[in-house]
Amino acid sequence: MEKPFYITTAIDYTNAPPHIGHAYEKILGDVMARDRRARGREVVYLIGVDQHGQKVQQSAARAGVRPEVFAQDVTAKFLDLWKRLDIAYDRWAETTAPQHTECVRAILNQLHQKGKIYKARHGGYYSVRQEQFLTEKDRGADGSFSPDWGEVVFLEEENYYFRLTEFKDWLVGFLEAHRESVLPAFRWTELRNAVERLTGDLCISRPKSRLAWGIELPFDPEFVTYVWFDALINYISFAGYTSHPVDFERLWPADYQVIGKDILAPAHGIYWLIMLRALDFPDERMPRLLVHGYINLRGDKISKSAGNTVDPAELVGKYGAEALRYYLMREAVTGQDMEFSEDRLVARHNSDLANGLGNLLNRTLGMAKRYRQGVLKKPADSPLAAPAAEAVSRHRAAFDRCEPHAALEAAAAFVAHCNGFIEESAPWKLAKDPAQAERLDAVSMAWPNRSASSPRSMRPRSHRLRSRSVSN
Ligand code: ME8
Repeated sequence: MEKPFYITTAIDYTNAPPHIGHAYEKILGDVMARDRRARGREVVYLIGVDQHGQKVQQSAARAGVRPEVFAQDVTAKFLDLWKRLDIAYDRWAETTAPQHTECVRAILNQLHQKGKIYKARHGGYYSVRQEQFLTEKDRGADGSFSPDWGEVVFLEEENYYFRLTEFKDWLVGFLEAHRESVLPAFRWTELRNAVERLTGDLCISRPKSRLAWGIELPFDPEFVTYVWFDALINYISFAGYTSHPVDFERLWPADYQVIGKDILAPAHGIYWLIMLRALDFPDERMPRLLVHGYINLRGDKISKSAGNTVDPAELVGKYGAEALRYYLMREAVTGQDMEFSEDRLVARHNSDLANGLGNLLNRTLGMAKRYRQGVLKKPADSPLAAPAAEAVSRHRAAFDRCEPHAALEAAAAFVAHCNGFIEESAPWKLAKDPAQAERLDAVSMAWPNRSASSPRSMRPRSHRLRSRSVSN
């Protein structure tokens, strides 16, 4: 039996409410999941939130509440947005859930017992924002650390380390033999280069004196687990790795792990793949990483720390979920950055959905009612059958390449073809001539059988949208 299509996205930090970059990623995963479901495949789509770590602890402290309260509060905002955006996920990951924390602790114990985790003292410069020690290579030409690292402090402390470097040769060999494991191809190259630069092991603990908001190490209660080591495990903990091994065997590996370009290297492409390898996952059970670009605003990445966020919930309120989903999927080329523009959102909706698809449905339904009292005969030979079949096959091929924008382009081209067909065949003239009755049956069936349907989320609104300025 074919394994379920298992697709995941990054789990979002609960240090601030969601922005449109988060929305884009979850919509991308959602349309991929819906495509496979529509083709009859069993799908498991996992999304969730990353609730531990320094960023959440700091935001909670600023707000004057406990981290768990703060994390739950922001989690509720993410859940609310996914509902408004009609994200049809099957499983929800919260890293404070016992199913997850128990799995993380079991994995830590296993790796500790296997000698893959050791304790050592280290002194160095530490980026509070990125929650990592920096090396000499992270200094700029003038010797200073780039502002991208945020606040940098000198720290000396004992910690636990995961033997990343022991697996470097394996990772190189794996990537060379499996170029398909990172999409698009140029991201594979980027990861391959980053692996070349891998020189140190990964610090996977934080002393509780500095950071208390995390999963306690099972073998040393003075420490909590580094947030990335904790968070990455969600992809297997919520697939049942320790809680439902039979379920896990069916699901894993993930067919696609959808992530942004900032968390390919080192997080997913190095830490995660090596963590799996250290847990004895063979090469054929490694996941495939699908790396998307950024949604930018006036050329800059939209981010919580940059403070230039666009609130997706506000956009849904103004334009509806379908308009926003369609715009992002139609205009973002998977892997590339995209400039967000509210005017483009409105223009896309009006041209493709209202004028194109909406108009076609309206005319077709109107004709069916007016000329045939709503009862249609299936024509023996529809002139639209061949273009419909072609649109469906282009649509499928595009989804197989993880390119929803190209799939929607195929659907929109077919809609335009159908509208052209109606113009040309002028059913309003045929209706006046009884000799043309059979031809009118065929034309009234302009919208052919369901195999040519576009994604479920593309329900057109009957009205046109007008742009209003959005505060951002
Ligand atoms: O990185 N455009 O969380 P996060 C497109 N918790 N995507 C964007 C974006 C933008 N402007 N800004 C962020 C984390 N993203 C970790 C992940 S996974 C085990 C742990 C994407 O909330 C980003 O690339 O900072 C990432 O894939 C996701 O949103 C979550 O970002």
